[in-house]
Amino acid sequence: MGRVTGTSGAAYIVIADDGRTFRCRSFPGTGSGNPDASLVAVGDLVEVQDTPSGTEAHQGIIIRVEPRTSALVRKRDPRRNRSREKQQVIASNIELLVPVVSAYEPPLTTRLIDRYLVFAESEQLPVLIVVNKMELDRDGQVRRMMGVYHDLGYSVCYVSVYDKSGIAELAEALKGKISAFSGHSGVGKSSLINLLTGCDLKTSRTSYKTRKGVHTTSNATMHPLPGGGYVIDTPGIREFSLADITRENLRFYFREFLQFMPECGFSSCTHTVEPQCAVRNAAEKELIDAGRYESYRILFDALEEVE
Ligand SMILES: Nc1nc2c(ncn2[C@@H]2O[C@H](COP(=O)(O)OP(=O)(O)O)[C@@H](O)[C@H]2O)c(=O)[nH]1
Ligand SMILES: [Mg+2]
Ligand SMILES: [Zn+2]
Repeated sequence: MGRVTGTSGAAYIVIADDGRTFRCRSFPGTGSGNPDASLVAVGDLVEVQDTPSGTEAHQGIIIRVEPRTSALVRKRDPRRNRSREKQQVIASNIELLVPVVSAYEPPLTTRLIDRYLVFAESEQLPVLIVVNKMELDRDGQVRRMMGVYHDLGYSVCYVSVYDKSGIAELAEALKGKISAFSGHSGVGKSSLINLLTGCDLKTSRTSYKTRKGVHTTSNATMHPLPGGGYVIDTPGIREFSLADITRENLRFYFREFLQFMPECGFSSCTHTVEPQCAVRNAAEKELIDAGRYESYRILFDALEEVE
């Protein structure tokens, strides 16, 4: 057995259980435990047959791909997806979703965090929010902004690549798991992964200012952690398919709404315009954070009405 950790041209990089690295190809007979989705994706567990290469490099053929326990699926361009194209998988078998944001440059926005949390709730993925560049939070404002997430019971890890604070705690939280890092360009994902794994990923000084195009060709890459487990560098959430999130189910992904929902006047309450809405009422009384309620409204408005 081996783990697909990246792609190289048409080949897949597979790290075998014994630690050897193989360049592998699939073939028409490659067995799949995941019908209707990409045949091979980063994170997949695969069975590999060694093929003699005549050189030092190990080569193999992927005989079988194991069923995935989870998958990050790429958003599809509707103009190019008229037929029944397969689900394009960015990364698979993720055990922890790690939205990475930064205290400044780019500035922290809770709107983006809420998007990630909704996504994680909809996929039932455990989530760890990482706030990098914390050495820039001299007046504690960023920590105050993050208070709402502590109150909701989400895990938050404050780190700084520059002064190394919080890095040991983060390493501990990632140990033994397959984690997917995702976030805007420039927040420090590559810098963090380098620090955690000893890799030498390219970091960039100004990428967040020229956000457009930065992620367009990026594939996920997976990096082993010294204490066991892997970190996968994935594109930002704008690349993820949110097709499973609808106006109907969005309300269930704001966990603090749940206790108020039974009190709404209508059982089908959307918590937007209805009279006697207990959720909106709770937001007005500040029992629900105003920013969280605002995020709900913005996401609700952005979602297509269900047919
Ligand atoms: N001030 C500060 N800058 C950081 C920190 N970590 C990374 N950076 C800088 O942020 C920029 C973007 O980092 P990079 O790792 O390429 O971000 P990525 O686009 O998310 O992969 C680079 O200039 C880094 O040097 C940090 O903890 N504090
Ligand atoms: Mg990067
Ligand atoms: Zn309501």
